[in-house]
Amino acid sequence: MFAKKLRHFSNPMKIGLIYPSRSRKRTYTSSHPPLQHFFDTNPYIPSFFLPSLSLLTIAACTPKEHELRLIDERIEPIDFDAPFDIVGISIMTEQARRGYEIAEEFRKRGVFTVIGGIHASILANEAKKHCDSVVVGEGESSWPVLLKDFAQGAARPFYRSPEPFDLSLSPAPRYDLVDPNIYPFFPVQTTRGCPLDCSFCSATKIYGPVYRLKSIAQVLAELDALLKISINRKVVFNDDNMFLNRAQSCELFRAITPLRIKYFAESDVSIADDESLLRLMAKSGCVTVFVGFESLIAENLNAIQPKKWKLRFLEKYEAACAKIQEYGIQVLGAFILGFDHDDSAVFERTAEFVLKNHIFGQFHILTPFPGTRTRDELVAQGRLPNDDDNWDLYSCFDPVFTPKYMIKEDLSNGLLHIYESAYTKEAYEKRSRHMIQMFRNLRLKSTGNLPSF
Ligand code: B12
Ligand code: SF4
Repeated sequence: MFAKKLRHFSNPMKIGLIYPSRSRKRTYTSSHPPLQHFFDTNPYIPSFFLPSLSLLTIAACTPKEHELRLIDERIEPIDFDAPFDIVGISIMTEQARRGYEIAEEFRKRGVFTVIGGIHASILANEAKKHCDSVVVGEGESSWPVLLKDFAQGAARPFYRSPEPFDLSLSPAPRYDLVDPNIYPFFPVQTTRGCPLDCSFCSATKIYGPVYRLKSIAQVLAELDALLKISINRKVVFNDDNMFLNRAQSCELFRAITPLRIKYFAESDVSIADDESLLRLMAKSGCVTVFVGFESLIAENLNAIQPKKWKLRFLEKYEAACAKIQEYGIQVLGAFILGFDHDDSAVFERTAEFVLKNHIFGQFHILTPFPGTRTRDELVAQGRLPNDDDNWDLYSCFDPVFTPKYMIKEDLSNGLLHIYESAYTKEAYEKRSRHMIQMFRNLRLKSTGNLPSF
């Protein structure tokens, strides 16, 4: 207690910002040993090892006079005896149990502990049991208030922004705090919010349905800060759905073209209908686009959105992959397995789609994250206990509930089967040859009479 009191008044304060990890591995995590082994050893799976943009953003909202340290547990062990006054911990659901453990360790030593992030925002009372303060929702405005309150010995148990944060006030993330030799990619976020309302998505529970955008000048300033330290100019745009405002997207791509970055972006499939957008994306350095296909089964798509928006595109999925690739942009399709209309044939069907269309795939098991309609429905149907909190299993690579037409083991084995089929040496080489052909065609177009690229 004595130590805690002393630290209340240390000025400047020593602040640790921590990204928890269940294991010190840079790959995905599954409790199914064969799948984990596959993730750890397969050289062909694309992986995105990024510093936490949540914490880089919180760091940027910390008044400059304080001493800050960013700790990414995936790459370094935590020194629980470090002389911090405050530690801030960011948690997604998968990280919750470990995040709570870390908070408790620091609390035992008299350090003031704060938890934020999507899981803590949705289950704030649960998080509060393990720490001193919980920051609910976007932290840009609450964090500086919390620090002030703490310095005066008057920190509150919960902080929450009264309304969605005005993104035009968001400071450039503190990229300077991370070692560019460790991270191959750097994250930038240009928008928040999504109106599409998928039943399994928890992102909108924190950001809301209204699409908010940073200005072009802001994004350029962030890229400028990032490029001061990035070695290979590789950027991941961490937006859930980057292209919902096409006019702004086009303007942004024109503005970033001279920067010569290589980037990865996330979108829904509708971008394939907009060739002028695809052209600008390719010219501005987009190498891969992550597309939320979700499922190849109409009944599943029918069930996930009240407005059936994704269902309308199902018939165009194959043509969409081809169209995006035509512009030299690779597709990484996101698929979810374990919906109510999936049976054990779904794994082969999904693997075939990915191989046939020369795309990469990210395959997740349907996971009932807190706050989602998926979770509410499963609880109402008696298929998931309301208080299920085995958060280590919420990795998207572990079954949490039993799907209608399979047993849990089918899901784990089926997922392994898809990964093993999609990420062989042969599949890798076939994909590469296909993309080389796409680039050749592009060059032909730009030199011949075909519409120019
Ligand atoms: C980019 C991204 C990734 C990237 C990078 C993650 C990273 N290292 O930063 C990659 C591809 C690696 C990834 C992986 C995963 N992801 Co992800 N990811 C995202 C995405 C699209 C953006 C996250 C982001 O950078 N946001 C920008 C920052 C600035 O915003 P923020 O995180 O919301 O932080 C704000 C507040 O939450 C708060 N805050 C956050 N932390 C803290 C801490 C403190 C102390 C304070 C005060 C405040 C605070 O303040 C911040 C500023 O306002 C989100 C969707 C989303 N909209 O959040 C999904 C999302 C977070 N991911 C999700 C999932 C499920 C996963 C995986 C489990 C999936 C998987 N198996 O592949 C893994 C888990 C990886 C892990 N444990 O590290 C889910 C999480 C659901 C949940 N309830 O947990 C989301 C919400 C997607 C969704 N639609 O459901 N992800
Ligand atoms: S499109 Fe993506 S961000 Fe939007 S609601 Fe669906 S899963 Fe969430």
